[in-house]
Amino acid sequence: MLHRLNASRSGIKSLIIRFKLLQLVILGFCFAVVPDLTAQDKPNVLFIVSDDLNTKIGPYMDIDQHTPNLDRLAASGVTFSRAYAQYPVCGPSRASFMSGLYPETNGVTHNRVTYGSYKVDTPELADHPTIAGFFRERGYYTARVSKIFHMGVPGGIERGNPGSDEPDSWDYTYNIMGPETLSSGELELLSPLDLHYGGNISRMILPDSKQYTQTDYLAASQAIAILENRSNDIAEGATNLVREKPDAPFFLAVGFVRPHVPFIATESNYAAYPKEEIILPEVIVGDNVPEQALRQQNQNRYGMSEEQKRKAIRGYMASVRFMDKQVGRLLDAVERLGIREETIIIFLSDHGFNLGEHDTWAKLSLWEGTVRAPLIISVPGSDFEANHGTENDVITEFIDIYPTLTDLSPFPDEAPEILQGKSLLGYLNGTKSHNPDRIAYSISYGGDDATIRTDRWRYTRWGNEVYEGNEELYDHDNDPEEHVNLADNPDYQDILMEMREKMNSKREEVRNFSFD
Ligand SMILES: [Ca+2]
Repeated sequence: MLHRLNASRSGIKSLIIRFKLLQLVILGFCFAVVPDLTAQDKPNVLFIVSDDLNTKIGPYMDIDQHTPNLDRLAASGVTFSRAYAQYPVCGPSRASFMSGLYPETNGVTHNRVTYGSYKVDTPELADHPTIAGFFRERGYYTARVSKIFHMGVPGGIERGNPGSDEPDSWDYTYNIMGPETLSSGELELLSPLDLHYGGNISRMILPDSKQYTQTDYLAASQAIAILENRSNDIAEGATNLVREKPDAPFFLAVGFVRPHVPFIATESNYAAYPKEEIILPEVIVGDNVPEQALRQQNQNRYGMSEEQKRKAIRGYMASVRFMDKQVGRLLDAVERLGIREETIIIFLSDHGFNLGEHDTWAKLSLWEGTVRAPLIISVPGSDFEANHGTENDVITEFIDIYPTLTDLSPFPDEAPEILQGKSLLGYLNGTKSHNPDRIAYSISYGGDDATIRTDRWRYTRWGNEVYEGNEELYDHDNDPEEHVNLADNPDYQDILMEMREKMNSKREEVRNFSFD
């Protein structure tokens, strides 16, 4: 009896051992597919993208209380003062930084709406994840609110269209049906020569009581609901009770559409900038600027009077202030929910925006005002705190964001090999000093028109080949406003040759890139 019991016990024991082994195999399999993402060292990512925001803001200029919330973010991160978009237009710039690839490599060299983005334009990249997709594939919960890839603003976003979104990136998406020009105020057209819906310069001043109707206010509210959901701090009776991937950290991308035209903001944001105090940039155009560079000139494109220019700048500034407040609401929520210490926050704009420099307006140009844009990266933790509140002037490209985030992720060795940017991790934790050899490459008007920014020089060429009068060369040590084109100056021919060579080799690299 005892023997039989023992035999039976030993049978049960062996069954239990076999079951445990099976469990281990299953668990092992699970671990291989979905990593354990509950540990503290798996930070959340809050990725905030503004639209058409130039660097005339607090962290870049000494403008008191202009963007108090971006100032606050900058105080807990590194502000990259010379960060460049790869294309000064929404669609291609966004597809570029989300894929970590230059526009000529990923095929998005246009501003058309293509649902699926570069994965559709370049089928060889169908399996290449966006930066959000990279985190999603490794178990993160990923969500997008409003415009991250290209969306028509206005003209698209009012309908809640997903635009050129790349759907594999996200567990959850939310398109804001922003009222834009349908907002209940009076729209004033400021650019009599440009009536294009989405391109014309116009403004609207709304009562403060209407702020809740606005695209960016609604986007921040939705993003806060997601932050609450991920932090298990859900209001009683709320509808965001279901929590997918309950233990996973998050990658939350939030797009704000201001200060993109139309300049719609509430009156308290306008009140900060009395019209008579608006300073118009002096209209300075160099003698030998190629005519292709001047397509965005006021008299060619917009036809604004001085009064209309003042109103445009005031509307832009008010829109910046309104957007900054929405950034503040996100920062408040992250702090209130107690997740600041485990959340990396990135803020950027898709590209800059001229407000009269070189007599040009808006985007597309290839001067500093359009290709340079804000980039602030805030990483909590003792490795990074020493550099919080600092500015770094190393030349950076927006395609550097992807490898920076993979380096900061729990999976630094898994970054896709085809990424074309370089990680900024060393500039965030202070292990790297200035590197004068970095360059930024940006294109416009489809790709043949391009510019290279080095530590000291900007070289721009309008067209694939060099011909008489299609080049620009600026010395940023002596001419930071880019007013003196040195391309024809005999004293600078060596530099010109060097810059041509740099551009040619960059073009060769990005246009003939091998995906293998
Ligand atoms: Ca834009």
